[in-house]
Amino acid sequence: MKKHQILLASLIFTFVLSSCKKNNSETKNRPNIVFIMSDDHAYQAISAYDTSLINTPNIDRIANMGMLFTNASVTNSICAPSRATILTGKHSHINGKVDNVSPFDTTNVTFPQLLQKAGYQTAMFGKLHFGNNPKGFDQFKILPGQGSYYNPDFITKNEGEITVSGYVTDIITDMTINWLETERKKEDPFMLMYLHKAPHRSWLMAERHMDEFTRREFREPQTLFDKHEGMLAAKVAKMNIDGDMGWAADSKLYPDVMDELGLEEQIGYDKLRFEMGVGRLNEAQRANFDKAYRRVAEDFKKNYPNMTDKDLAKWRYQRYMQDYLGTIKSVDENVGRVLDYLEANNLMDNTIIVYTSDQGFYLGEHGWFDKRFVYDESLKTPLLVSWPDRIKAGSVSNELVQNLDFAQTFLDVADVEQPNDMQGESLIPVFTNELEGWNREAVYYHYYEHPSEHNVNRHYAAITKDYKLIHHYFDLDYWELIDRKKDPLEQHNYYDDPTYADIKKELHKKLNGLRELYGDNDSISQKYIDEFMPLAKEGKVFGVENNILDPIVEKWENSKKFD
Ligand code: SGN
Ligand code: CA
Repeated sequence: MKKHQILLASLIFTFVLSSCKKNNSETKNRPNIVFIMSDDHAYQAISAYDTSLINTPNIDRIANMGMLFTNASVTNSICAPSRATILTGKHSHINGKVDNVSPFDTTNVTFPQLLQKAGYQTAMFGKLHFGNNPKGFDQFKILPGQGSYYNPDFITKNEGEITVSGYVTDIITDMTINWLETERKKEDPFMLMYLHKAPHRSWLMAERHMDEFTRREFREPQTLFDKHEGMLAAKVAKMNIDGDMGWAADSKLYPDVMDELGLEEQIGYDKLRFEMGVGRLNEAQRANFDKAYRRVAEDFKKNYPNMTDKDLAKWRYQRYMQDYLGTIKSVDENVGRVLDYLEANNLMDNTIIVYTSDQGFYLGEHGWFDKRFVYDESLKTPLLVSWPDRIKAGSVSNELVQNLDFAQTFLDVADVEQPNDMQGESLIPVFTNELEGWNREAVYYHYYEHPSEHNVNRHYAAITKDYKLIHHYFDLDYWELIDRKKDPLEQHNYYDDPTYADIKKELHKKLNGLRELYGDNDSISQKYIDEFMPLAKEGKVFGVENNILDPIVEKWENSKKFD
């Protein structure tokens, strides 16, 4: 080799080496992503939002280090559809996962797949609820379906199906910390999805919290005895604490106590549900359960003869809150364990940590439990984000952000190209308060799962900071206009009020604009109805009663004839 050739070769070699090095160090600096999500966690039950129900010091740490969102919402307030929107960055009608009934279409491109391809280590622990396994993960251990609170089964990437003894929230956290400590390669960035089952129904808290929480008393919401005047869909919904909540798996009254009170038949007590609820507890766990819940049942037995109907409704609200919030106590403790781990391992500054829920939940507002409706407590979802390198500690954002935005946000964080058919927006400008290009004035919502458990009519809506315009369709068919400022408890429909004529016009324009932007329309809605109804008819939709199902099936079959 001639001298100048040697020089050239060594120059090229040095260049290649230095660019490799650069890539390597860039890879090293890419932020980690820790996505923490619980299932059905109402923002009213996080003390960063509301201190009146429970103290959640660990979840609050995320907002103290970063940003609290007061207007975060979901596009479709139900479990698996929310998760599909999070992973795909697309509305339900585009990714196809419109309800909990049909399985997720795994030909969808998800952000974890893109991050994995870009060199991120990826792992998922906890609840997914898709009916199939997640793609794009180096490691996963997920609960089958809804999963169990005690001694749960897991579907795992490498070990097949396993059963783990203990309490689900603790176990999911052990798996998460174990992965961080022993499986994660310390030199590469990672994206971790840490997904709790709690506080999903039927609520079973950890043994260590049972004594304390079954003795607590909680404040009542203002609308606990809502009559739903003028709100037709709300009126027929079956999610009333007083009426639709179960006495067995929910209130946890023992069969013998109900028998003694002569209540078993009178109120439709389901003995089997009680046994199913506690069925997975081992002897020691059951003994702890009995210590607390026997006391509750004996107290009830003593007081029942003097209780009015209203007392009974109030008692059921208290029982609901004790168990629901009890499960959240362990979520908070366990989130604390993960934050402590990240802190102790110097991972806080260059990690974006998100705490959210798959949707909000009614904690007695409108007299309800569950979600599904576009009214605030289930439309909105908690969102707390810390990223010390980019987000100012203790900040608050009132921007209209959605679960639709996560996929693009994480791709942006990792500096990976965002596919242009994703429908959200990166939230980095919101995090850094550089809002010049951020001009979202309204968000779009569409709920599908009907006829189904809780009897919530199909509806779509446009939501601005001041109003909601809602179209209920199939089976009820009518419009609602909510004035969020004047009527924050959402108990009035102003749609036919002439003083709202201009606002109504404006909102219709907004809604049409959103439907066009996201590509939704009536024929797509009809397609999803036509896919769903045969399943409902065959009894494949869980929890729907025949007196609700049959007339809707009939109507659907008749309406098809006129097509
Ligand atoms: C279960 C619950 C419902 C709940 C759905 C969907 N009933 O069926 O109350 O709405 O899950 O929840 S239960 O009696 O079985 O607890 S979701 O979070 O998966 O969408
Ligand atoms: Ca849920």
